[in-house]
Amino acid sequence: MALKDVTSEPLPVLPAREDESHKGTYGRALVVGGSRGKAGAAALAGKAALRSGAGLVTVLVPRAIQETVASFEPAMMTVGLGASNCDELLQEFAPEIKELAKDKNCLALGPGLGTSASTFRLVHSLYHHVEQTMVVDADALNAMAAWSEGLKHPSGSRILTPHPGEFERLTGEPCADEARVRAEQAAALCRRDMTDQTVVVLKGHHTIVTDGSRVSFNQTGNPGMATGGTGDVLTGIITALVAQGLETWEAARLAVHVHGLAGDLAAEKLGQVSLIASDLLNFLPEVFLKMG
Ligand code: NPW
Ligand code: AMP
Ligand code: MG
Repeated sequence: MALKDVTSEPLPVLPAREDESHKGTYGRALVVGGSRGKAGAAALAGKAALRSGAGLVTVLVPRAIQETVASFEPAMMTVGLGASNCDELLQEFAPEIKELAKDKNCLALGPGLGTSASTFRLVHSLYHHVEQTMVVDADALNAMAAWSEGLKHPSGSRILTPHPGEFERLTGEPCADEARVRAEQAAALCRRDMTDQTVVVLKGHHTIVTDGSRVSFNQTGNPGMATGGTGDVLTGIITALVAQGLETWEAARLAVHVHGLAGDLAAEKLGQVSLIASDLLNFLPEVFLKMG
């Protein structure tokens, strides 16, 4: 099937906020991630989700880093699992996480999660048993790379957000240099789970968004964004847009645009050299203001 290039088609928009609305109207997001040394990844995703309009954001992390994550942002709720010295989210926590996922509109899985075997089994369990739409990033993608049976039959819609290194781990093939070929590779990854409802966001300069039949090449962003944590911010933005009711394809396409534009505004004010991931959070309000 030929991929339809829709790059020049209008971007989706977030519905206007109604007077008669409340925080529940704008969705509940759950970020699952973090480990000792990578508390920031989970916090960046959570704060990005708040700055992108999600009504309620909870960040679920190992107990050992809960206070650290909570201290980054008072508007963000946190849940800590495990003993106070437990610094990874392990397979044994799957039932609690599934319970917490029940009333959420979207989950993000992976930022800073860690790479132990037990964490990998946790990802397997959540990917196959959580029905909510899930943004799968970072160490959750690394976990999936180890599955012998492949990515078949997730229990809900999935948005996979690999950078080229993660893409290669996941598929076993390096990303092609040529954009069109790269888009075909990303589309092939979409189709691997046999559901017709997976979206792939293959990150880089001109990030590719595809649902297996359509492709869009993002036109915002700059090399100042080549710095740790910017991908974690993108995960939070996508999660928030899904939580607010956008379809997965629309949410992914709008989020990569918003994320890149925040990077462009940040680079204009601060320069590409000094730009860091948390700057993107500070420029998100300007992006959403500009978009009306
Ligand atoms: P090389 O050798 O550099 O050329 P990893 P990660 C390769 C968390 N973080 N873009 C690259 O090749 C994340 O959420 C926490 C990027 C290298 O071999 C994850 O959970 C932070 N990489 C975890 O850390 C801030 C490319 O891929 C490998 C590439 C690990 O995530 C940082 C790097 O990828 C981070 O977000 C490309 N275009 N092309 C925090 N503050 O808490 C090739 N590669 O090993 O998955 O490492 O992305 O840092
Ligand atoms: P990650 O590697 O997961 O932290 O994601 C990095 C983020 O920064 C992705 O959204 C990339 O698209 C973006 N990014 C990195 N390098 C560039 C670049 N040279 N031009 C535009 N965006 C970039
Ligand atoms: Mg990343």
